[in-house]
Amino acid sequence: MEIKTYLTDQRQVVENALHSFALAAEGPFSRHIEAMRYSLFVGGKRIRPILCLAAGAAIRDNEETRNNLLPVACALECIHTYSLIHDDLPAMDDDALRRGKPTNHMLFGEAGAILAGDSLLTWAFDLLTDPAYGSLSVGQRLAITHIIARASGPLGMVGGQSLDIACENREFPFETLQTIHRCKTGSLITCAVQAGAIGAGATETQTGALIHYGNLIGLAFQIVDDLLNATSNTAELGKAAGSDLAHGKATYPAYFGIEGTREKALEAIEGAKAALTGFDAKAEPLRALADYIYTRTC
Ligand code: GRG
Repeated sequence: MEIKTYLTDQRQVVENALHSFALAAEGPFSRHIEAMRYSLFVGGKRIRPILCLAAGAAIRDNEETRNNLLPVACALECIHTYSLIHDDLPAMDDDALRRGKPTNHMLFGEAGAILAGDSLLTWAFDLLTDPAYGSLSVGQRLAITHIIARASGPLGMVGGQSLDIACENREFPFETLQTIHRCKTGSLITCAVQAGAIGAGATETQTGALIHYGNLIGLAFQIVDDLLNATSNTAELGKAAGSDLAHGKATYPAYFGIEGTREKALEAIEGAKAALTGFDAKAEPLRALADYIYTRTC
């Protein structure tokens, strides 16, 4: 399948859905909502929502499934966007550029950026639990909300971020790096795939295979991120290249060198595709997305 066309189409689907759900920047909170909207619509690959929709389509490729998963997909993008806003803050990575544009705090100030992130996170759960959207059963909605909360919080993304910060400028075992990658980046990617499976009514076996796929592409995604940070440039990435070295972060290239790291990423991608062996042609986008994650340049 032609991944470029697929990604362009799917990005448009996600973009339209985000616009349809997003709060309008008006009324007494207009400046705050403007700050939320700025980062939500400033660009981005929309990989997590696309993975969620693709996982659902691998099980049931129909309009009802798509409509049920769109609020979930958008909620995932809101959580991802909040994490980037907070990650860029002076107290964290202190970055001025994200997606090729000024970071949120450069435009809305530190307090404004913290609050924009807070509201994107909270609003994601509003979207997930609003019965006005889609026709998921209460059980499906609860299961999806739970895995997303788990993946985003202290045992997932935020936990991984705090471990990452605690390990800056320190030597630590490779297992710790794996934990950081699995939690900081992998958990939200895996849960995007798992949420798609649950929303589409996957069997336990299908969900298990998709979680395995998600774990491996999540790992590959962060390995490739490490590689790009070490080998690409700021113009191509739209964010600061070389920042891992500057922040004294241990990364895959630090352990395995550039070529060794590429091999590790490829190994994870091959494993992810192997996890889809029992799936038919409806899983073709998931296979192509795995390849894309390995070959992406930003
Ligand atoms: C709660 C204070 C507080 C902070 C939270 C959790 C957190 C801050 C940050 C961790 C999130 C993080 C930056 C993970 C790294 C994951 C990663 C590789 C992000 C880039 O994702 P892409 O490439 O970005 O999908 P685009 O711009 O395409 O959306």
